[in-house]
Amino acid sequence: MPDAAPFPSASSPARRGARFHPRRWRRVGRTISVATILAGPIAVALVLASSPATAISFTDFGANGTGGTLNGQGFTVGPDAEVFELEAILGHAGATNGARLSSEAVPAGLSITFSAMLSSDASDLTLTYAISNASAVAIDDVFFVSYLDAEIAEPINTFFNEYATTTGSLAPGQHFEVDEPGFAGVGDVYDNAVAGLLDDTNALANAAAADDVAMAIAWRLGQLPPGGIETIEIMISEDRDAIGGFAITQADAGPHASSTTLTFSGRRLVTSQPIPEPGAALLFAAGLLVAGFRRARSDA
Ligand SMILES: [Ca+2]
Ligand SMILES: [Ca+2]
Ligand SMILES: [Ca+2]
Ligand SMILES: [Ca+2]
Repeated sequence: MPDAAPFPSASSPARRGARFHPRRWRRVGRTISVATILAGPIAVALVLASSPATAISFTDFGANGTGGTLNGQGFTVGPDAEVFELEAILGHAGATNGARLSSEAVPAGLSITFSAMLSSDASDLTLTYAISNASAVAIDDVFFVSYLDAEIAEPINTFFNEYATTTGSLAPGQHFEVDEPGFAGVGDVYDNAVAGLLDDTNALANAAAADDVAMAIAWRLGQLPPGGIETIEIMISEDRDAIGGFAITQADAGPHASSTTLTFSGRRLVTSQPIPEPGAALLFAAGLLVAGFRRARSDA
């Protein structure tokens, strides 16, 4: 078994395959050989020589907006990133786990429509998930999770030399997580995504912590009334564009690192509960302070 020393990751191919999961059988056995590692500089030279076009490209998504090679889809980002798994998870208070829409039925009472739109320069892909309550009764604590496991320059430098950084702040009801997906037995982002309970932490936040990056963004949507619709937009960008106030960018690290990045973000288009303007709240607080000050002076 080759030593993984050229890469900063704590993972090794042996650890990678240690956790067998029937859903992920294709991935078990994807080991990195010495020849692959030695081929790095040669492959880099070949990539540079052919200078492929920079763009996002994909074959058809699943009906409910799932994809990646695990789900039989071709989906590439930039010259050398590939999506291994794109999952959409939809759940509500009545179930322990959400439904993984690549393979499981939409929860009873709910329905979903999906569309994908690529920007004119093919650098930003917007995925739109419209979730509606098609039943006659309210459905409590509806949640939606978008889960993305992509790899950058895997043939050159593996899938576990990667890290992620976050920018901005989460919206009300929004959550995120970055972690190893669970193959190496150290990360819990996949399990947390299925449960709809992301831990709002980035476990792979710098090159020293590099591993197999998987990212998830979730919204707790609250109660969906009969006929109610919630629309979530997800953006996957190769040039760091984002939607909403929060984004995660995945990058490659270490020897032979690719410059390709993949930025993952999203927003909730319809909120049934408008939130108060922060400006109005601040003015109100300032007014209270002034009133209190005047009262203190008149008491003195
Ligand atoms: Ca762009
Ligand atoms: Ca990589
Ligand atoms: Ca975690
Ligand atoms: Ca990954």
